[in-house]
Amino acid sequence: MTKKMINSVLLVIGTIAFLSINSCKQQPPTDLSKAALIPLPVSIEAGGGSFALYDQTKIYVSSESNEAFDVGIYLAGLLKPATGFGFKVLPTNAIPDNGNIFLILSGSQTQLGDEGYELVITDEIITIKAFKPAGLFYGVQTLRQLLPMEIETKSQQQISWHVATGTITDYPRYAYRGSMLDVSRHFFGVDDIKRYIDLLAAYKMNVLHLHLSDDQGWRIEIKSWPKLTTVGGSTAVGGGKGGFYTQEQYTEIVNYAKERYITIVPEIDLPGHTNAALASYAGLNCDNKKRELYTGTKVGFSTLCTRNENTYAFVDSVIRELAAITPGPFIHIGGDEPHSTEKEDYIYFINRVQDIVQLYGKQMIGWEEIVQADLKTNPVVQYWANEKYALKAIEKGAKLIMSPAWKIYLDMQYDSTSPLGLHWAGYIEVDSAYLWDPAQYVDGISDENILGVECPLWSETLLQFDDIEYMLFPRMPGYAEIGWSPAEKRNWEEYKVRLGKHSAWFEVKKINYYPSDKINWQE
Ligand code: IFG
Repeated sequence: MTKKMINSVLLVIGTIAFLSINSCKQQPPTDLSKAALIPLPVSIEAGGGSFALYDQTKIYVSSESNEAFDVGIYLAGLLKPATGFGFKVLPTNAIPDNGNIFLILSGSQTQLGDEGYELVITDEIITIKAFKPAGLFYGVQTLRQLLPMEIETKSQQQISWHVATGTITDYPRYAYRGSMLDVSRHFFGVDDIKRYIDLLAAYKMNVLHLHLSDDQGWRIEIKSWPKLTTVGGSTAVGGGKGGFYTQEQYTEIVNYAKERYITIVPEIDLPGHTNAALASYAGLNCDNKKRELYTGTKVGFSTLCTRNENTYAFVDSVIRELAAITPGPFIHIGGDEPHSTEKEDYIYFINRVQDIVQLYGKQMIGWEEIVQADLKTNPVVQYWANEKYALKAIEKGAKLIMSPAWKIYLDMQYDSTSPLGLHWAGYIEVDSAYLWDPAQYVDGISDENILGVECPLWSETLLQFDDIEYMLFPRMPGYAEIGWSPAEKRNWEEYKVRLGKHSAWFEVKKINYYPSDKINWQE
């Protein structure tokens, strides 16, 4: 064999090796039931084949509704950076050619409800069918998780973009699937809130409750009471820089959330947790003396002056201005830990506040303590610590948001070594965060009493967005599954394998997650 012949044989062997390595790495997925989807869909039927997006793939939308078309544009925005493909979005009344994506809004799909969808992938076309645009949006989130994780990168990747074929029919268990972020103890700016919204939307969560006021900071501009932010918003826990949202910035957050089918629920915590307001205006205090700004972490020491008419002029202005910039149906008025308010004064106050919220066309939400008042305006009660209050709420015909601190308070440490968080309600590792069901948690409370679930993240110990991500991940995806998936389909042993595969998504999104040793994280 001449040297030349040996070289050409080596070249052929090398090429075959290269192609086989690449092809096995790029083996297109063909078993849809093996996809690591979170939240777990209602039903998955594998088709056994695979479909590939390619540079000519277009997104067709069959509906006059701009909202449906906007979901097409949102999908294109998700897919373009990593693929480098054009993904033209086009209206259509006909079935598109092969190789395309087809979004169909259909008034006949009522069985899918307001947020359900049917995702059908054949080796010719991807179709997402829904009754309402939100369903199209959630079908897109599922499609996103079926693609290679590299789809989340912002730079073009030279890989093939296959998804397995099959049919997914899906819809949520609860209508209210939320998270709360406390922006009062420590303030987080608009860009942080937008990232929080993106992370929630990817797991089909549909509510962000912003805890906008507390003892340490007032975080939303109220034009008729400017000192609430110029004074009350000027600091934070630990005495650091405070901050607040102008009404324009709040509107920017609301609009960003709306495009991702997330409702903003603003909370103004009353009559307790009000030191920031009491430090801004002397007239809100019964002794007419302004309080000092507070930068500690105690709770229960503050109260508005509940028998003073000026207090109700204040509440009226705040609720009026907030309702005017809040398109969602709810205003949360807090009501928690009124340890410095006499019980009859608290009841009197809550009764008057709920009339004000109704006056401005919103439905009131309050922490569980509000059940002591007359719930005549059909408020929603958020259960967090005392099941007696939760049972009283359903006795009074109110719906519950389930936020039992022992299971779902995201500011609880994972374990005694966690560098962030508190542990007054115990430690919450990723397994115990998943191993419970809202309809089984309190005797006497079943799904008919429950509007949904919400994972609150209090920020006494959180300084930056990395800290938020550390507490959110990996527990929040599990809460999203509790809020969305059928209870009877949930199983920790099966879920933890799916969750382990999401570390690739966390990594590519550069999420600062806690690598719990309860999970076998995929490399
Ligand atoms: N309870 C207080 C919060 C916060 C929390 C921290 C509620 C409803 C303890 N109220 O939870 O302000 O301090 O875990």
